[in-house]
Amino acid sequence: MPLPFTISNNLTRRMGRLIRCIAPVLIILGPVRSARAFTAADADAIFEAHKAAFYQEENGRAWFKESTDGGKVSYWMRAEQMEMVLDAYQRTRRPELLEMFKKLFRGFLADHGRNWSHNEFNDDIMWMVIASTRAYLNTKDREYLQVAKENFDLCYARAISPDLGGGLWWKTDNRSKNACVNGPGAIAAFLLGRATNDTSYFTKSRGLFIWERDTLFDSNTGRVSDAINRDKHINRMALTYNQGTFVGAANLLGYVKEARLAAEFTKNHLCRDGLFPPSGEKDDGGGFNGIGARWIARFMKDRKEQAAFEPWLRKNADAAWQARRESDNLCWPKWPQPTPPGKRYSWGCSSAVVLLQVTDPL
Ligand code: 7K2
Repeated sequence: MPLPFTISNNLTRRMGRLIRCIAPVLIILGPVRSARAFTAADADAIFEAHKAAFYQEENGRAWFKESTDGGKVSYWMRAEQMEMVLDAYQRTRRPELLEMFKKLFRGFLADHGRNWSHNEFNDDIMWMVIASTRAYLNTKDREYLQVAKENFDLCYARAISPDLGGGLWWKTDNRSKNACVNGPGAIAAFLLGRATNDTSYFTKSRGLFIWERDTLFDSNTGRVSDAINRDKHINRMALTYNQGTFVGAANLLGYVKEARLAAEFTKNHLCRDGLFPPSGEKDDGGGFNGIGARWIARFMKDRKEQAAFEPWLRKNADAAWQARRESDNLCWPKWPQPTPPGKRYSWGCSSAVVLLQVTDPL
């Protein structure tokens, strides 16, 4: 069998030459992490990394540190990292994650009370209502539902108004109506409808969604504008979290066309090379992409839209996992740029964690 032998011999020699050629380049570049698709074990690992770096508990009450240096993360970022724990639970069904949520819930009430009306931000309340109602739907623990319902009701009552055609005011100063309260408000109401079978919540949910669609959504492009103020000025800034909650509400209520368009806008217009926009890690923006990914992934799975969105979500999950730092597996919200050493923020590191929980590996 002379022929195959010759071929393999030639091949070996050529490979040898190739390796000699590129070896110096590899040495200069240093150790390069082999790019492989993320796995379920990686999704576990990034969640555990976040927990190890930021989760704190004392006497059955828990919270997330603000950063690797300490502190306590603020209201809505805390609520959203509690949603991150539910994302991990919904992926793995591990009961200890519900225990973790319970302690976080107790910690939240210990710091902010059972009645959240002292918070002037209606959006903050809606995020925590979503977290609490999701917890109820996963556990049937009525305490979550009671707190969620009470706070939704008080927030809705103070924030809804006919000005500007309807919708919720963002804050108690009633100066603007923003996507960041109306999308979450529509989701919160829908989930409460599911939890209570009280159809008035579905009516509220639909009302908020229709108002947001007719006021802030561009039905030609899929853009969700950030807010409209009292003088009817629209801030057209589009952000991944507003796109996400719009997609989430549209999907739950059955507005599939609108959901798809807003998801496509996120993928095609807010991403560069298919990667979510990098954000600051300390301020509000750090967790926007996690929220966007959560609701778009949910829509994709519910409506079997994997062909359009799964390669994109996986590309981001792979890039985020590759961009983690070796020392503690944290990933900042600027993938594919590698996560640098030093102080990191829990909120900024949560987007990558959520992304890996809500995206199914190959
Ligand atoms: O202006 C709003 C919103 O429309 C915009 O999308 C984001 C951009 O900023 C605010 S919402 C963020 C607030 C949430 N509640 C607590 C506040 O501390 C926080 O600024 O970032």
